[in-house]
Amino acid sequence: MKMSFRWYGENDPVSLEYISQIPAMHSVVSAVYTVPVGEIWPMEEILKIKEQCEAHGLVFDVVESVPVHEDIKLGKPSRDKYIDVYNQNIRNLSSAGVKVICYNFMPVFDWLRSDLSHLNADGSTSLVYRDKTVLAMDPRSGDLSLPGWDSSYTKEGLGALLEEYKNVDESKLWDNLEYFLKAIIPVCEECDIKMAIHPDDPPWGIFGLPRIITSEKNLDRFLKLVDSPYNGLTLCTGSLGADPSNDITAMVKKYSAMNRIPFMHIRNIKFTGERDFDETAHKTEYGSLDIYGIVKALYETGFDGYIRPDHGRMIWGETGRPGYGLYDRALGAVYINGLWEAIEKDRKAEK
Ligand code: DNO
Repeated sequence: MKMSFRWYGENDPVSLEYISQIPAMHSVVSAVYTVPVGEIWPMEEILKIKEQCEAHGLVFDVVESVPVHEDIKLGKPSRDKYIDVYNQNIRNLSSAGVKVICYNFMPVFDWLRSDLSHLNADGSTSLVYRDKTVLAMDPRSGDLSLPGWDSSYTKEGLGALLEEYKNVDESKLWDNLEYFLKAIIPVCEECDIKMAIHPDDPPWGIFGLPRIITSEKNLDRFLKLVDSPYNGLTLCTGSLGADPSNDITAMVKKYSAMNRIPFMHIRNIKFTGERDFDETAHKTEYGSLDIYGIVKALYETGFDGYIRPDHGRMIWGETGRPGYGLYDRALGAVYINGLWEAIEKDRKAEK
């Protein structure tokens, strides 16, 4: 297992120096943020991140994300051009030593929350999701809490895009995903880069847009589209876990044993109602997911991929990018490392 931490580049208030001070930190998860979706990432930008990380004793070997152009998700004729660019980005990243690329296939919006700084009783703040609040919003209004959505769409552009998706139902989206994978996985095999699809967050369709990376049944289907270890998952416990019918511990055990999880996002959430949840501290007792069970499942299946502590609360007065402060994520990393050591020592003592 290699512990990793997301870094948003030079504008991230969390510096690489601070990241390097987190005990047992190995890898940096980052991306080139200056290039619009669908364009080639310049080699010098990629190498700059690599050198910045190395200067702090860290390795830049995971990218999150290389975004997929909407034309690929929509299956438009122009997709081939964007797929060529995607393949060039895979080659460039591989030549800089990147081993895993995280991406998602969610139409238009990335992850969604109803509130990015919900005040908890102890004075910390968390990201929370209330389905009714989100559905009451007009996606065209710009009121949505879209922490992950870095888009240059105008209101009109967004309206037109939503209109185009009226022709894309789940089954079309599956076809378009298959087309994309069949074109990129051979390049990944050549370059030794593992693709790791991020599940949809939340894992259900929203605003009439289809979402398909949502459940065990659909993950099984996804892995069969191209049955290669290079076609893998970012198993995000909090995203899939938002649907209580997903048994996260069992899913981790199953897909890790199949060697199809290059990248784990570990965080806890607490259900507060149907399709409502709060993001909590990582420790099992605070949420609805069994973080101990998840780490144990990884250990027992010989997991040797990357783990990153996913979102944290904002604590100790920290301000910055919601979910991506230093303190609570660092506590998450240390907690996961503690679980890992305890499980490992137990198992070795039993032998
Ligand atoms: C949220 C993140 C997502 C993720 C993308 C992957 O914190 O996990 O925004 O980076 O969905 O493409």
